[in-house]
Amino acid sequence: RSTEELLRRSLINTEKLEVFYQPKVDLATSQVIGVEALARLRDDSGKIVSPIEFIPIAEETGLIIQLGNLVLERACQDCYEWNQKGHKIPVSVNISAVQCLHNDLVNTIETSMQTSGLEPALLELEVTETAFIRDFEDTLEKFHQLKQIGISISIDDFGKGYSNLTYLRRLEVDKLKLDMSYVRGMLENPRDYEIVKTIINLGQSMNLDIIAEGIETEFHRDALLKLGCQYGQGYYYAKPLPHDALLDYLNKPA
Ligand code: G
Ligand code: G
Ligand code: MN
Ligand code: NA
Repeated sequence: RSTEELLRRSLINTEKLEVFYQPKVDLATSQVIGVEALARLRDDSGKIVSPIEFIPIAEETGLIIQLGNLVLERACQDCYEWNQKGHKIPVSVNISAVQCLHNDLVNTIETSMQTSGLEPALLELEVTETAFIRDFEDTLEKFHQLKQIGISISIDDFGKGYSNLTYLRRLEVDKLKLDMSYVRGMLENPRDYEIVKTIINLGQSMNLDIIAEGIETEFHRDALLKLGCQYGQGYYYAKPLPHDALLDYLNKPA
């Protein structure tokens, strides 16, 4: 398959892999509070290939381990750079279940911290529930080790999968990322609205930050703010941006 080919080549010829960054903001002030690293591949014609296409293939083929390491290294270096430039904001990196369950996860992360010089407090991992479903005890132990290093952890796409409150009782996580399907539905569908409200209240009572994904309009922002949601990201604020465009965005006043 051509995507697999491209993926393999990008691991050798690493400039074909690009990491874009989407700002995360404080909804009340629009101030940037962090960025999410999102991988992109560039094909031979220069066109961007979406992770929706290559991440599943990377997972099936096991290439996600190398790809994930590259994204992690790049994100740590870039975050170190903008922190040096006065933008004191953390970077979040998506970690697929395959990576999360891999024996080397904690070592790999420690190595990236050392190589980049980035302080652990500036790295956040986004993990979906798939990892906990596959091996809860293993995830529990790894999260514990990562927390001890000082890294924060978010549950990505919260509410979309098999959200189970047992996970929240035991896993050491800091944030829930409210899945964008609820944000999209909350203004039209009363059930979605109630679920959003419930997740925000759950976060507040468990001392977990809630960050809403997929905010596309001021109406979504206003509704979320009214329910007490503090953070968000989405096209209303900014799309995922290449490194230089992100720096421009950070240099612009909120
Ligand atoms: O960036 P975009 O919205 O197109 O991402 C589509 C999907 O690909 C999202 O679910 C996102 O989490 C995932 N994704 C993007 N970059 C990475 C990455 O570096 N690692 C993993 N595991 N998933 C990623
Ligand atoms: O699964 P994860 O949350 O990591 O996915 C992030 C994906 O969502 C990325 O592919 C990103 O490009 C996309 N995304 C970010 N903001 C918006 C938005 O406001 N609307 C839509 N439709 N997609 C978004
Ligand atoms: Mn994510
Ligand atoms: Na994700």
